[in-house]
Amino acid sequence: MALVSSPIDMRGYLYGWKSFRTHFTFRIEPIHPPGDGLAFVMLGGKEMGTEGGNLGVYNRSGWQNVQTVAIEFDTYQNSDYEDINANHVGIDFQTARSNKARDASAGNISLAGGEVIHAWIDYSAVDEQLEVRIGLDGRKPRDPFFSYSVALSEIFSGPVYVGFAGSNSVFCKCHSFYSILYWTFETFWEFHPLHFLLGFISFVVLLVLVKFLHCDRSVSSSDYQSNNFPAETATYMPLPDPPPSNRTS
Ligand SMILES: [Ca+2]
Repeated sequence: MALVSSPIDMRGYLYGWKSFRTHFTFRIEPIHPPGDGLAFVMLGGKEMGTEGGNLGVYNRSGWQNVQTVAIEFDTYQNSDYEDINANHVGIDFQTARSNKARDASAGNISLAGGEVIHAWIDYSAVDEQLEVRIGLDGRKPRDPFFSYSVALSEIFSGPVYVGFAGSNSVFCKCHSFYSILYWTFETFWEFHPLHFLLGFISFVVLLVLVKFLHCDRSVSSSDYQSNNFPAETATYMPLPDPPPSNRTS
């Protein structure tokens, strides 16, 4: 197993988790018959796995003690783990028994064929959708090889180690050499409609607040004027009495 040296903080802004995309190329060179395969892993802690069908990810009971998501490229059929065949791609959650798997032959790929294989894994935190694509020529297929609905924010409670694991069996001469030739891993923010709703509410609240403060200042200003300039501008000047009349009756 080879993991990044420091775990990655995947907490999102307001909304659970960050989205991520990863692209890597790998090659499985078998010494006939091939070994068990390799996996891209996301782990809640650094805990190594064991050999054989456990792919270097799981213990001998097929279990991982830390929170785990693994995309496995499995080249050995383990009936005890209900593997569909010896050439499949699957997604596991903390156990070697895949929640979903698909025959790689459906993509015209032999995982242990010695060719360089491209894999793309995309996760949308907004859609809570994980997509896996594989190919041989480096052009990312438009349609995923398979997809899986999952809220990773509910699986992982903290930072995540990402990396790769692979294994061979100790019970047979099944052996492969595994190479990771290229790898990128990128996290990014994705905006959810909830963000826009919160933004709109914040804007309305701000408008109301500004309006309230403006009205309050207007009232204070008029009060100030009426209190400080009371009668000076309206001095009462009684008219003088008219002169006494000289009329004689
Ligand atoms: Ca297997």
